[in-house]
Amino acid sequence: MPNPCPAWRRLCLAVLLVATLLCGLSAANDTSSPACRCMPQDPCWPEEHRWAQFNKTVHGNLIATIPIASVCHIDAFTPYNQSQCAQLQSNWGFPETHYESSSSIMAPMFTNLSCNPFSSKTSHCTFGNYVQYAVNATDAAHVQKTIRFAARHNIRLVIRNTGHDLLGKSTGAGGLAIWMHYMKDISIVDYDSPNYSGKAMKMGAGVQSFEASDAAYKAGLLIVGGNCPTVGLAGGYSQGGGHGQLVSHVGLAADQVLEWEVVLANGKLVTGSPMNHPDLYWALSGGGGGTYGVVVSMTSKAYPELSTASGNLTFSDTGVSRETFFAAVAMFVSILPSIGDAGGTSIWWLTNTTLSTTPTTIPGGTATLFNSLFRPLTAFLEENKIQYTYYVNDFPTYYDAYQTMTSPINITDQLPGGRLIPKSVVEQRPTDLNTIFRNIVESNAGFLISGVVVNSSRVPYPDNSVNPAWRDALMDVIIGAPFDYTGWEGNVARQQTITDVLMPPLTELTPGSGAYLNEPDPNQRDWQQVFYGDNYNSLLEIKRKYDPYNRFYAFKAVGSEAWSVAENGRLCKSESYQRGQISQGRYI
Ligand SMILES: Cc1cc2nc3c(=O)[nH]c(=O)nc-3n(C[C@H](O)[C@H](O)[C@H](O)COP(=O)(O)OP(=O)(O)OC[C@H]3O[C@@H](n4cnc5c(N)ncnc54)[C@H](O)[C@@H]3O)c2cc1C
Ligand SMILES: *[C@@H]1O[C@H](CO)[C@@H](O)[C@H](O)[C@H]1NC(C)=O
Ligand SMILES: *[C@@H]1O[C@H](CO)[C@@H](O)[C@H](O)[C@H]1NC(C)=O
Ligand SMILES: *[C@@H]1O[C@H](CO)[C@@H](O)[C@H](O)[C@H]1NC(C)=O
Ligand SMILES: *[C@@H]1O[C@H](CO)[C@@H](O)[C@H](O)[C@H]1NC(C)=O
Ligand SMILES: *[C@@H]1O[C@H](CO)[C@@H](O)[C@H](O)[C@H]1NC(C)=O
Ligand SMILES: *[C@@H]1O[C@H](CO)[C@@H](O)[C@H](O)[C@H]1NC(C)=O
Ligand SMILES: *[C@@H]1O[C@H](CO)[C@@H](O)[C@H](O)[C@H]1NC(C)=O
Ligand SMILES: *[C@@H]1O[C@H](CO)[C@@H](O)[C@H](O)[C@H]1NC(C)=O
Ligand SMILES: *[C@@H]1O[C@H](CO)[C@@H](O)[C@H](O)[C@H]1NC(C)=O
Ligand SMILES: CC(=O)N[C@H]1CO[C@H](CO)[C@@H](O)[C@@H]1O
Repeated sequence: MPNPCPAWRRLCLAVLLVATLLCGLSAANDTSSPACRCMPQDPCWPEEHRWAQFNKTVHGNLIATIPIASVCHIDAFTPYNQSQCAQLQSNWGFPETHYESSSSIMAPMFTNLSCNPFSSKTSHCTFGNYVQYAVNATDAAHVQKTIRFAARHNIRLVIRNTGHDLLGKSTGAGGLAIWMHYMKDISIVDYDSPNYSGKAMKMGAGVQSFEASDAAYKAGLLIVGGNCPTVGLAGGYSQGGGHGQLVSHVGLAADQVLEWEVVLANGKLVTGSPMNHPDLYWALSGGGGGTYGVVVSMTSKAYPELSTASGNLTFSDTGVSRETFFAAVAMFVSILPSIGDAGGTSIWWLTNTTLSTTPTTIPGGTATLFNSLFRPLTAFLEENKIQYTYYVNDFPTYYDAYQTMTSPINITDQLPGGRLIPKSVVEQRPTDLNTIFRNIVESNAGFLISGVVVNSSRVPYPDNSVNPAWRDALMDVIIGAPFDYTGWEGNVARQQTITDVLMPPLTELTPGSGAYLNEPDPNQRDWQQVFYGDNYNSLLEIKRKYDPYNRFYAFKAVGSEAWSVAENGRLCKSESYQRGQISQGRYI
């Protein structure tokens, strides 16, 4: 491990010591307003017997973290085991490797590679950014007790569901996690309220997209879920907006929510709906996970099943000039508005040699309609003798289409950047847009773009806190750069390339738009405006009302500017806060 205190060693050690003392003392002297959250080596960190007592109050559900890659290291938490390590390495890309763990996360940059399954067995394996403990919560009382324990001992609290979050919001150094994964109840209900009467699904906080859609299908219904079948529906996915292949048909996942059951920072279990705590309901429906309270269940609209057209198309630059290949890419981009208008969605990716839509789906549509929307592209491919594969089918149900056409999705072990592209830009600035796309995929080896085409304003949507940029957007464009498990500096450099070189042209082409807070550049500047749009100030007010003591922190979540994370992972109130420069002064 690199020495954190190099040349100016003494000064550095002194600073560390003072910081530790300050934190320890202020915590001991004034537990209501310590400057930092306690870390395991601090005097303020609870002793073993306190953890044991706490464990009893949560019915033995307290789990001490053992980083899953410990089996790949000697002198780690568990004995080195070559066969277990080899197995872990070959399963690392599967989401279940991480969401079945109480501590692992999928965004590799946020693991700090502190227990890296691909490094030498003699390299270190430490907690790093992983939480110290997790409570395997199975009811609201576990959530309440965990919030209380973390508050009493000034411990960083983390809400963790599947660990998909691309900003590492479901982990944190020195953290105690409330792990929601096993809250799996599902029921189909006949919902009746002034705003909606009809079928709905009530689901526990741990229900994943595939579980909700299986249950809906058995009842002849549909529920909005991810392209990725394993995201947590009531967690960061719906709370952050939530896109998927039904969005142009019925709206974003956040638009479907009828009510949230939430444990607040003060321990109260409340319901947020248009009638009850409407501000909380508004904030949770799009304003980002891990911020306002701990959701224990979500009730969302369900719709009747319907026949669906779905297909895929792939072509590459084999045997054609670069210009011809990118002209075909431009032709593909030009048909996307008509797909969104027709209630369809398109998932696509582009490398420097290949474009593929896997899949494009039109719920309620037919293969005939699908073919007519793709005809300008297929005709162009034929004319220019570009080889392509094309498949389209009429499926009896959306469920069948999804099961057949969506291949299993791995963790995103790529460095991301993201931008919402307005429909008007696709229609009016196609040349500029396609030039930017080409520059991105040709900029560096292995850089790619993936696009999610949805029309989230095709049907009426409720007043919620989804970033307004979504409503004008035709697609969420995500840049992906290769992540290297063996070269940290290269990763930092590639992420910086995304931030400094590749994102600015996209941003300049789309003034006033934003980014999807669940799929952004982690370095995004002005993130309050870019992720939350003009809703930011209202969201911040609601955050302060429901979490006045700032129990819930997540990276680039609403209100997180009150905190900063030190190099060693310690979470401290930001200097501007400590100097009283953050307005309203409601944080304690
Ligand atoms: C491989 C992959 C595929 C993806 N596919 C899609 C997709 O198709 N569509 C899409 O819209 N997005 C997609 N995403 C992004 C996804 O929506 C986000 O990662 C989202 O944060 C996942 O939410 P989660 O609860 O499952 O994950 P977590 O990482 O467990 O949690 C995410 C955030 O929500 C908070 N949170 C979780 N549970 C709760 C709760 N009960 N109460 C309060 N806060 C909570 C956490 O604190 C954290 O801040 C994908 C991401 C990956 C890595
Ligand atoms: C909590 O208690 C259970 C049951 O006694 C035990 O299995 C588990 O190891 C304990 N957790 C910790 C962190 O000690
Ligand atoms: C390593 O793990 C395998 C599979 O779990 C097990 O069979 C084996 O006994 C372990 N080896 C050692 C040395 O512990
Ligand atoms: C997905 O992850 C698995 C397990 O790590 C890996 O074997 C496979 O190659 C990955 N697939 C893709 C398409 O990256
Ligand atoms: C991350 O890694 C760097 C370099 O090894 C180290 O200095 C730092 O303390 C680590 N941070 C955490 C939270 O583990
Ligand atoms: C978490 O709790 C669930 C439900 O009680 C149980 O099935 C599961 O094994 C527990 N997981 C861990 C890692 O303790
Ligand atoms: C959504 O579809 C409607 C037509 O149904 C169209 O008028 C509108 O421009 C589309 N919006 C976006 C953002 O694609
Ligand atoms: C397109 O879908 C068909 C049917 O599911 C499948 O057999 C084929 O492999 C897919 N093609 C691509 C390139 O994904
Ligand atoms: C495409 O990328 C690969 C590596 O990912 C590289 O070898 C190749 O030269 C690139 N081709 C072009 C035309 O840029
Ligand atoms: C609920 O219905 C009322 C009255 O029609 C309307 O004003 C309000 O916007 C609706 N709220 C939501 C979230 O749909
Ligand atoms: C109650 C308590 O822990 N008081 C401590 C407050 O800080 C001073 C040093 O500034 C200590 O000496 C006290 O023990």
